[in-house]
Amino acid sequence: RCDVKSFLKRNWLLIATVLSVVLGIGLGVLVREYASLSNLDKQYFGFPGELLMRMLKLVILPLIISSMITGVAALDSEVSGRIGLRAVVYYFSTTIIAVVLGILLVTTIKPGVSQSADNIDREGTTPNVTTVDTLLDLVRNMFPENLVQACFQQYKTQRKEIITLNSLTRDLFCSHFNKLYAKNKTFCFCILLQNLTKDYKIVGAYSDGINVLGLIVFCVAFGLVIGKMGERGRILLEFFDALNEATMRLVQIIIYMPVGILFLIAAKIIEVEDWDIFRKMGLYMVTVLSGLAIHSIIFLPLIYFAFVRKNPYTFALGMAQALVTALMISSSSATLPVTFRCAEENNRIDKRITRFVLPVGATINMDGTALYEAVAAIFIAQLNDFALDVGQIVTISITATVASIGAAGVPNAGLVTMVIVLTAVGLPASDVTLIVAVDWLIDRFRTMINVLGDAFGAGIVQKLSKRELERMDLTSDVDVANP
Ligand code: DAS
Repeated sequence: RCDVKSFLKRNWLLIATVLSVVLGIGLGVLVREYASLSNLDKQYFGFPGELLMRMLKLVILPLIISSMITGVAALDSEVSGRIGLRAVVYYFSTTIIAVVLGILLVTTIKPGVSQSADNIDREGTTPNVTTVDTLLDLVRNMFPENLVQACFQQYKTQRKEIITLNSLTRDLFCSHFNKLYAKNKTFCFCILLQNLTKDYKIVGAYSDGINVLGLIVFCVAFGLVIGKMGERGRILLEFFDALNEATMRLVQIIIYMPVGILFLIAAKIIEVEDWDIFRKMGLYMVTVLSGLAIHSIIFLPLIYFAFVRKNPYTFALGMAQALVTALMISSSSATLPVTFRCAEENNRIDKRITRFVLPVGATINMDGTALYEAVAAIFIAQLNDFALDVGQIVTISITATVASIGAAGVPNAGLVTMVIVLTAVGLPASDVTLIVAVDWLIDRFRTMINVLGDAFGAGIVQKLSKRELERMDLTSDVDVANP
């Protein structure tokens, strides 16, 4: 009896969150069937869910800054270098495994071949895509120096042409996009960004991506500097440690999560217009989701067990709250506060590891996204009866890996970086619209796998860094990272 009580006490939030998902789906179906909400009503209806997203996003910056700086400063540069290297090797190897798995599945199942023409009718001619000589040209072409300014500039002048996702019809967008693409890559890339998001959360993907990556580099450098400043550095270190502790206490806001998720999922159920697209895109979704399932249920646990020699599924269970959060909000960055709590409190990972590894992982380690981009690119090639040779498949592997590193941990980021992968092999970037309609669902699952991969990475890096941590425990007088 007391076991059940203690179990409920420990897991009430997870149980309430899972219940809110079920209730949210039910509420969404009921409102969709029996209430006719205007667009404005739908926005208000989804507001409690938007509130949760904004609460979590508010915590991201102080959390990344304080955890990275204290994480790096608490280790000496040699140790942090070794830990960083282990983390990066883990990130790359699991991302490559995910990409290879995705390519094997999509070339075996061939979802794009079996979709008959009437299923995915292809109005609008695809543009004569100019191939680029090197990936660098591609990146230079697709990333004008001032993307955000260019987008806001276009937004002001092109307001009438902005097609929001709600009213987006694929053929209209395709012909619209093809015209633009022929005219000016930079311009069309901005329009693509604008059309794929209602409120620039996608553009945020890049500014977040650049900002978060830039911020992490700054925090590592700053942490290394104050780690060498002796007594004066310690004062700063204790400030950032207190900031981290205060921020982690602020994460108590996640007790609001069940309410937020209830409305987040209900609003999404109400918003989706075309459910038939799931039948049409069924095989494509099965390919992506089975790849994500194999990677998360077999490969990642195997790698974790190989290094840590503990039950990987118990570890994954400890991360359940973070995984459900990622599944619901489609953002690794916004899930980061919950990932920290689960890794430190449930899986007892040392703070000197989580503070250093989790923020970097949430930004550059995206196994789910990499697998998805490889599958989606080859799916689109199949739809275009485009026979990819080995060189192009290798190019897709490399660009899917690079694009997943470049994608920030925000909703739909992987969809936008898809353009890099498609253009690298000469596929029509406009075909990204074929997969937009189902991306809101697939994004949730690939975000969940991204977070799971980060968590396993922290567990493995901790195991590999055991000796260094023990040595530091013996020598350090004030243990800043684990008060
Ligand atoms: N939603 C992204 C994330 O937060 C993943 C993606 O868009 O591919 O990890």
